[in-house]
Amino acid sequence: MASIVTIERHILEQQKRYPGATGVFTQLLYDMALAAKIIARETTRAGLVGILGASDDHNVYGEQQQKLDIFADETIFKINDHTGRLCAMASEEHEDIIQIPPHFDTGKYVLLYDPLDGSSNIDVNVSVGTIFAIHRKVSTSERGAPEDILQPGRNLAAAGYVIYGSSTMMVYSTGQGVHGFTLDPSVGEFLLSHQNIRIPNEAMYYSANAGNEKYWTPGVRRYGKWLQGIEGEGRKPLGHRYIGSLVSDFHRNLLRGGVFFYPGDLQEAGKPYGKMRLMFEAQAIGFLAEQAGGYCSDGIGNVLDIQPHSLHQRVPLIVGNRDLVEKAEAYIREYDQEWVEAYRPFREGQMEAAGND
Ligand code: AHM
Ligand code: MG
Repeated sequence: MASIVTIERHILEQQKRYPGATGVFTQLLYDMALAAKIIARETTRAGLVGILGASDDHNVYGEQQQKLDIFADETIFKINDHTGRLCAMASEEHEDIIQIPPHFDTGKYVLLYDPLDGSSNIDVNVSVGTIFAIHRKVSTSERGAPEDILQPGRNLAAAGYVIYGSSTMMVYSTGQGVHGFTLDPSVGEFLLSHQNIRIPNEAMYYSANAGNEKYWTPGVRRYGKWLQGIEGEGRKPLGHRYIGSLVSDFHRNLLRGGVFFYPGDLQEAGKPYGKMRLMFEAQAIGFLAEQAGGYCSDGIGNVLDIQPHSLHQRVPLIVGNRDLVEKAEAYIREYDQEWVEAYRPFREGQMEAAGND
């Protein structure tokens, strides 16, 4: 029988590699695993307990929020608010930084999370996910300052996601490779199932919302055709698979090889930045991709090198096998100068999205 490695044991063993580590960080990751188990309990029972349906609340993007979003958001907050490990949190579901309640101690990390990504998929029983990222506090402010949150992805101490799919899996990295754990619901433990995940060199899939092709810029359209083996040197076509749930799409491509892209476009004046959120989605996904030997770009350069300017900043996202992502950058450089010029001020913070759109 192969040895059974729980997520706790794995995190502890990784921690031993850091002399002087206090264990705070280990506990923080373990708390995320606990939150994941509680959220998984609800997502798997969602159809049974009548928890489905849109609530009256709207999140800061004006999209309709599902009840499970709120549940997931509160679960992650409640598990982390009193531990003394965090100085602040930020969630895709909240407009501002979430303060640690004044009666609790604070700590030296910040947690950013998208509690239930892809939530429009919930009521049709399609996989959704939680995405999280952990930065080290850099300010001297006890309860966190904007600079603690608005750090480039390059500085991440850890990131990961949970996928609530046919099984529940937690995948994380602390900068020492990417490791995946599958929840055994009968014992309530995440067990190591995918050690040191590397994106296969041979890619199988490309993933994009093809319904948007009409709005894609010329370079991105050519890139799509290149992935299909139509444009350029006539590569072997990749299969097309798209779930519309970032965690699931990324996870599949991580294990099978491929590229996911959600580009920016010029469809609407003043909104060239695409859909994904830098702080809650792109940074974590980019960190994991790089740790697995892949690459994540916004079409101009590495997403991890973007200096964030606002909590809900959006970025185009192209992620997967490095050669496939670099090819997208090359097409964009060659054919999409107009778009690059429209997007760059948003990337660099001279312009910000109007409102929270
Ligand atoms: P959400 O954060 O509102 O759930 O939206 C993010 C989701 C991603 O999971 C997914 O990749 C994308 O939206 C799909 O968008 P679209 O439906 O436009 O293809
Ligand atoms: Mg999301």
